[in-house]
Amino acid sequence: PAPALPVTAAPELPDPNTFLRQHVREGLSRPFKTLSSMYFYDDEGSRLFQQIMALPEYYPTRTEFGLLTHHRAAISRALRPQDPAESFFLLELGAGDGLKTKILLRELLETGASFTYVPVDISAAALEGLATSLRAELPELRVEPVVADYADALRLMAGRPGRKAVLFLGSNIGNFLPPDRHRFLLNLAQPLTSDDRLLIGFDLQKDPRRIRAAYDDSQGVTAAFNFNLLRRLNRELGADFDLGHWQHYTDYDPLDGAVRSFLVSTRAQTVRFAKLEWTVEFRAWEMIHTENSYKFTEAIIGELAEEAGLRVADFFTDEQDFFADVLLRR
Ligand code: AVI
Repeated sequence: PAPALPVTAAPELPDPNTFLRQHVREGLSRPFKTLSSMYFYDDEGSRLFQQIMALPEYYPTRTEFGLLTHHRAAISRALRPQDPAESFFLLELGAGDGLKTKILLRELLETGASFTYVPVDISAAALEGLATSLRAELPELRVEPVVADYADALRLMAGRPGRKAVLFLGSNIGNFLPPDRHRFLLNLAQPLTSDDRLLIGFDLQKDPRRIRAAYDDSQGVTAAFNFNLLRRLNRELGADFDLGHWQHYTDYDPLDGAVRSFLVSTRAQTVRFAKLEWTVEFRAWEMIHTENSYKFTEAIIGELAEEAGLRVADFFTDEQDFFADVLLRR
């Protein structure tokens, strides 16, 4: 049987608020203020992201769901060891609600694969929801949820003997800046052996208007998701952001394939962070850059794989070429 994985993050982790405090001080002291989209995902942010995924304008989730459904047999075959008796870990980074993954989980179970599903997410609430739904829908599945960020998940993975198939779906890879993405892929590839598999979801470059609309929906859910970052700073750092004086703004730059999202201060204002004993000045129309969502081409994906010492073994896409789930291996 496969060795057991720990079910919680490493105990020596410092209070996550320490990182948030440092990050906010550093990011809001820059000439162009910035905050990382990593901090979107508290429980409220994860809930809003669930809503985003169901929006008519937000095509990535629906498209990836369709392509996983269509290619489920081939993808599952590519992920699992050939010998059905050989057990493996199916580790998923940023598992969220696992809706798309369930397509693969069902297929693997139906074809007699022997595996343990290890969903990793930074939202404990999202993971609890996932574990509950899996117990009800797939009671025979072995599940070992881990509350951790990507860095801890990578450490966890590196320290695990045994065969692994790693999932990183939903174009989460698009949220890294290029140098961070390179480092992340190197770290992800490093513990993989030639027996292991990696499946990464990439949102592909397409009609720029369609891309931009996905990040500026008509119901304002994406705006609420962006504003939640300010709400979070109000809650956790005692800040006094007045949301009446902020706007959500987003743009797509086809030159580098990046959607960039911002929070815009609609007037000159001072924000106080009570828990940091610190104040920040914003000019009228000054912005906080809060997110990058890169879009890819097949050629770029090939280069990224090569730079990480991996090769593209399979390229699964939908019929409109909107999205790709790419199977990588050593
Ligand atoms: C999680 N990530 C892949 C989403 C994206 O498309 O970049 C986050 C998101 N931000 C706004 N809408 C969705």
